[in-house]
Amino acid sequence: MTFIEAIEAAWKRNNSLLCVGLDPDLNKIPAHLRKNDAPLFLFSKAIINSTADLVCAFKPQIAYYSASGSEHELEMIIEHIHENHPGIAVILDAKRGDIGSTAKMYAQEAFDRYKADAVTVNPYMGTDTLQPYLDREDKGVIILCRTSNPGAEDIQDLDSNGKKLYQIVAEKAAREWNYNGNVLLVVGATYPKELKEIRSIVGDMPLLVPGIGAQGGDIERTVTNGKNGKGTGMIINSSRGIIYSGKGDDFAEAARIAAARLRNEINRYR
Ligand code: OMP
Repeated sequence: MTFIEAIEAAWKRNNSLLCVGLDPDLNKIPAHLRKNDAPLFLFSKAIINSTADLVCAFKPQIAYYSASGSEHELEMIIEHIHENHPGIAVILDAKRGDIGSTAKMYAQEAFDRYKADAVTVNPYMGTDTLQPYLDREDKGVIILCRTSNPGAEDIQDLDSNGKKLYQIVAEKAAREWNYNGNVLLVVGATYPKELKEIRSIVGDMPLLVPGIGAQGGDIERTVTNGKNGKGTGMIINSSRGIIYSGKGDDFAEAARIAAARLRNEINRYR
């Protein structure tokens, strides 16, 4: 099964466009877990087990593991998802981008070392730098298009012959880079106008949409503007808004309640 087939199946099976972002910060996880040898793994595992039937994907952000030399815990987390929750795809958020020979190693890292089903990549360096990912037909290649952060406009909105840079990225993604049908775009929920515009450029292509929850994206406008003709087409991510819902021993149950609430609210507007 390809990444996109797995996502489509999970949208249906779990009736969910929600992706829980696994961004565990050692300073924010419950104190009792910090004493353990693998605190990030234990925290993430508990969140995963309590939310897996409510999501279409999990998205670990690599820096939250590598910053403290905890890559092994990231490997354990991804292995845990594949073994215990088959059919729920893992998006490795690494935002890679480098010359082709180095990109080949990054693709190997994401897909063969970590065994991620998809990876986020930066298109700034051009087509040849995306190719090592695009050639992996069964994997998802999630290309930054119009990001959720306040400074997204600094570069992504620059004019090039009457078009904005992010519009060109969306066009290239739909027409040039998607030769294996494995391309998705990142579009921030904090920019619903741009989301609508990008949806009209790329047809039914799935979009990864972060920015709900801690970054304040509006759920109704996000879903209304970003859904495709089938009422799907989006992997809507929330990280801090879910994983830090509870502070004590009940953190995983609190995450489940928050995830269920968000999934249901998203579904109201589909
Ligand atoms: P929360 O703001 O806590 O929900 O986290 C958002 C997650 O999505 C973080 O892991 C970010 O690195 C990631 N993200 C964005 O916030 N904005 C983007 O434009 C793109 C991403 C991403 O590629 O996932």
